[in-house]
Amino acid sequence: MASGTALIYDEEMTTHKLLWNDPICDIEVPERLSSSYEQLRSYHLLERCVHLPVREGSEEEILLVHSLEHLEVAKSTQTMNEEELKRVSENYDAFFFHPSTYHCARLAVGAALQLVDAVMAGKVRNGMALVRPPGHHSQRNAANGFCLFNNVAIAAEYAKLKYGLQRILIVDWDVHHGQGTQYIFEEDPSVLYFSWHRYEHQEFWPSLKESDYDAVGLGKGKGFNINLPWNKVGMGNSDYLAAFFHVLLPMAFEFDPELVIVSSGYDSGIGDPEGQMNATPEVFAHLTHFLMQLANGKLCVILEGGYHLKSLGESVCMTVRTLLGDPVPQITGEMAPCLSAVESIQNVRAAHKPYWKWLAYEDTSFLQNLSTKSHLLKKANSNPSTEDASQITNNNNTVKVERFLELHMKNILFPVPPIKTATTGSEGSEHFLPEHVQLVKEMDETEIKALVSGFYADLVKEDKTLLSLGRTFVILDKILKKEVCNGIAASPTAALSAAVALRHSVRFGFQRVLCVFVGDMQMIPNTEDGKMLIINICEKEQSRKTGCKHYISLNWKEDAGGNDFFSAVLGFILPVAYSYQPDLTVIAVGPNRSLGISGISLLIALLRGLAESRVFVVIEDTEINLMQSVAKALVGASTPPFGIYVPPTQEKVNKIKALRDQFQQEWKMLQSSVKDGI
Ligand code: Q9C
Ligand code: ZN
Repeated sequence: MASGTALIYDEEMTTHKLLWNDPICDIEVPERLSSSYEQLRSYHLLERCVHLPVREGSEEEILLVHSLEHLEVAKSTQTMNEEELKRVSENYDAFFFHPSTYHCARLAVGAALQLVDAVMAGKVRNGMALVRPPGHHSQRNAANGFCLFNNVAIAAEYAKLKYGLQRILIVDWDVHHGQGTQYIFEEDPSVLYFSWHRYEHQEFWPSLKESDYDAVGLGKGKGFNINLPWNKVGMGNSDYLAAFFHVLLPMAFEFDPELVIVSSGYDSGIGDPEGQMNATPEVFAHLTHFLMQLANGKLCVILEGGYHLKSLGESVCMTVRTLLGDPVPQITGEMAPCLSAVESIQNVRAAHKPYWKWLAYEDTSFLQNLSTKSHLLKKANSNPSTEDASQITNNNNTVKVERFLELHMKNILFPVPPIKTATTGSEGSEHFLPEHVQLVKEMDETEIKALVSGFYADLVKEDKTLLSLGRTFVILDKILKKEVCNGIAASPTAALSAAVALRHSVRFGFQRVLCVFVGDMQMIPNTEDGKMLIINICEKEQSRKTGCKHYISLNWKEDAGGNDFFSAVLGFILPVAYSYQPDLTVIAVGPNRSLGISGISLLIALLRGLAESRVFVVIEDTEINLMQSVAKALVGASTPPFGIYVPPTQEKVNKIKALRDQFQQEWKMLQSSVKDGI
């Protein structure tokens, strides 16, 4: 399993710059690169990356995507004077040439290819390339929107050719539609292209009909082009997360890519003059974390846009930190997508229903009324990511955003111990546990007795269960005191240990503890004060306590050999968990679990995105194989193997749908359609 994160940067790419006055192009400045790099230095992230040199992409490589004519025109600009440069530039929509542009663009291509090579050869697990000029607007025969060569598209073609890849996912989180990338792959089923973009019913640049949700690809490529248009400005963290939960991630898991490439524009972040969105830098940590669960972690992030220097720099840092495996910072703001976002999400799901198994049972019968209703949606975004953030962008004041970000980043940048996992281990466990896992000595009996007799005596009646609680306490304590990030305890009585752990963490001062209990839960704690949210995944119907928003019973039995649990995780558990915003996650695997090891690993890997990655896992101690997989998921060392894709049955889809309907008023990140909303 490859480890390490590559970073590719070369100052040379700052020599491409605008030589004349042009208010459209003057935001694409060299400082975008240099100041992001300095920001990485100031967070001490540079020294933790593997630095790779750039190279020029060869002509042959550029011709994988572009026409010879386009290449020749670009080449010819190297020796032009300013006047000539200006004249060639005017042939394109929003592009400028400098004598060094051709060289820089070849370096940008080469940097992307170096990154693909390093990841595919297993030299590193993942990485980021900081490049200029960007690429995603560039087309076979044209420069466009600050882009000369399509770096990401060339990288994907190169990966197909050199490594024989059959499935590549491109995620374009830049705020503009990468129409260039769409044109290049629209008939190609081996490249799944996802883009969200500011659209405003076709009013926003590049104002194309084919940027709408109904452009799903052509010919054999039908279903492999996903456009999620934002019809309002002011989209924030919860809108982006909802797009991942309800559109991108289920498709991506079904597609099962061998490599993921990100067209990583940060003009979708707060403060950007182009995007006018509200998403704060930490959202990019979450997006990155989700994508790291695909393609066995093979993730290449390549810079596109991003024009607010401070916002850009912070967002780049969030991305790189996450690639390095650091804990994921807590997301801020109210967790509820706005109506306009939900409408877009619903539309793209409906458009893709014919092409994706997981959408097969999507109910779209109510959609015909939508167009008549959509005028109702034309009001200002009612759910900005944070109140402060929305006020600031409304004033449209770059300096204010800078000050906001400075404060904001102080609040969310906790001092991080790079992920540490604690376990007491069971016999021989030191041989199979991954790196970064420290073994912890158990508490002695008198200590535990002292603890238990005070507050947990009602739970713990038998003396012989005391010993097993020692493990629970000692690990949990390290998490609560932030000595380690997460931990595992093996226990002969996992259910009891979980109950004690929940009460202990609330007593310690945690305000919201999320508990996902897999198996038969023997005692269900009182959740009325809202300090715990319990999701019990079990085979048997739990009749009691229904209607309580803090205790949810999810009856789920994974099909043998299959792996359909991801649909419940993405469609229900994650949205509920993100709505709740826990400060600690407890995962307990008790007796009679109805999930396989890969399902549990997936759950843990994804829940690591919450509570600053603070996760406490208790496992019934007979499950040694499971312990090993869980330990790997906790340190982020490997992503779970998913096996053959099994779509959920109609019965299971209905189950999720029913639960979603039941809880979406309380847990708003569940919303993926507006039929009940208007
Ligand atoms: N009225 C990238 O972010 N705006 N490119 C043109 C014309 C061009 C953005 C406005 C924006 C290009 C990579
Ligand atoms: Zn952009």
